[in-house]
Amino acid sequence: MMNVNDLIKKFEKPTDSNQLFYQAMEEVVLSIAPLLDSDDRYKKNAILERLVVPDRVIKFKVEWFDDNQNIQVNTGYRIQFNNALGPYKGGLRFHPTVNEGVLKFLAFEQIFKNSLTGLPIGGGKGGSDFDPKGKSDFEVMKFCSAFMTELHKYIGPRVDVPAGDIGVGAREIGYLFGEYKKITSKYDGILTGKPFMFGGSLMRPEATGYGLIYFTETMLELENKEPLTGKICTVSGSGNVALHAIEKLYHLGAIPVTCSDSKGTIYHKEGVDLDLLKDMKFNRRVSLEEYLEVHPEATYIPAEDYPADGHAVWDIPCYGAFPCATQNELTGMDAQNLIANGVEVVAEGANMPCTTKATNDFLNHKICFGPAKAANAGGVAVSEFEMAQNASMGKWSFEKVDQKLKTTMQQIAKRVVLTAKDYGVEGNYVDGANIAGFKRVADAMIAEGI
Ligand code: NDP
Ligand code: 2IT
Repeated sequence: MMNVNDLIKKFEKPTDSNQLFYQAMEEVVLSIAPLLDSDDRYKKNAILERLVVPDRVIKFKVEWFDDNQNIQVNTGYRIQFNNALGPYKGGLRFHPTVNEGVLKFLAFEQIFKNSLTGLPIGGGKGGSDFDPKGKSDFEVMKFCSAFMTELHKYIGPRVDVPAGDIGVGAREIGYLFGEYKKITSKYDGILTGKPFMFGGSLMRPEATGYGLIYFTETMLELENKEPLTGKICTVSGSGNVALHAIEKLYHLGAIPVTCSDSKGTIYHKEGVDLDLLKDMKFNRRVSLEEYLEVHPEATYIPAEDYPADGHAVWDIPCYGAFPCATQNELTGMDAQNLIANGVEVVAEGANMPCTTKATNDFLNHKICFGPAKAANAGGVAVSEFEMAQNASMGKWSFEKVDQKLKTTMQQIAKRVVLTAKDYGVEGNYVDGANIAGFKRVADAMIAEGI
């Protein structure tokens, strides 16, 4: 049976596109060493070797007409990684950087995140290298229809249920759902994050950002640290996760002073203008630079004006830092800046936004650190609530979903803390999340046989 180091060696030469998967896999494998040492069932059943290989990788061609009647060709993917705990579940990402390696890392992370929620959902992820930026509404619709022409063969309410991620929000989910219905004539809950009027759950748009802050509040309480109320916070990104994290920070009386997009960062000392940001990003889809037209007193820092291995958003003193844009967006240099400026808590809204170096720096400096697979699990948890509502043809109130989300995030934080303690890594939320997430999936795999 392979040991941890042999397994890592097996993947020693990660190719460019596999680099992210390797990073995610190495972290999990190193974290779970104490669990493997304490219970030989996992080695006997070759759980690790089996868990690092997806059940299936679906790759397909997507052809569509743009507004000039030119034919465009993209690649679509769905990675069904592991369904030991329930139907494959995870988002779709539409971004030019999407390739099989990116989705493999995201689907792998999703297995453990979904396990941590305690809900019956397996792990998957999909998407395309299609770039929705600068496309007309009609082009986005044409692309989504073409994408679903192929994807519909592989999904189902008890098979695989995709949702949103970068570049995929309610608009895209609506078009995808419409096409599925047209092809199959079925009004099935095959996607989550649907608009409320046709089966979406209340609070799904808010869920990841709100859940991130609920998780952070619980983590601070468990670590006997001061709550976020009245504290300066920095947030990166300005999409679904970032703006709803900012909203919840305001609800708690915190002061979120930043947000960012791929082109630059806004720093607004008095607190960012959330209504303006929502209009700019959710309705008009414009660059953050325009923020200065309404708030000339704020500062805009173009991405290219900052050293290449760091980011302006992490160079601003804060109590709490919340990376909510994309993977590896917070580097070792950024971590050093945050630590030097006195950060007390970092929680990941995006998937794997901190590099391995940054994560280790936070852990070594005893910064309260909430890893993505625990901290951002609120989105997929409410997706599962949407599946439950669809299955029973029911609708839950905003208050009910919010309460269940809050309880889920509190339970995840407590489970992570207890697990870390049980396996001798007290206070380490990275190891605690990896061990707790892994254990539930592994036990199910053993019980289900091969
Ligand atoms: P959105 O598409 O709504 O927003 C993405 C934000 O991140 C935008 O501000 C975007 O800027 C920025 N961004 C994306 N790629 C890059 C890049 N390469 N460099 C710099 N900035 C970038 O996506 P979400 O808010 O849904 O997702 C954000 C993160 O949260 C992702 O890591 C996603 O996997 C994760 N996540 C999302 C969940 C959800 O429910 N939506 C659930 C759990 C995690 P620009 O517009 O300029 O590209
Ligand atoms: O990364 C994630 O958890 C998501 N993009 C949400 C997945 C989902 O199925 O709601």
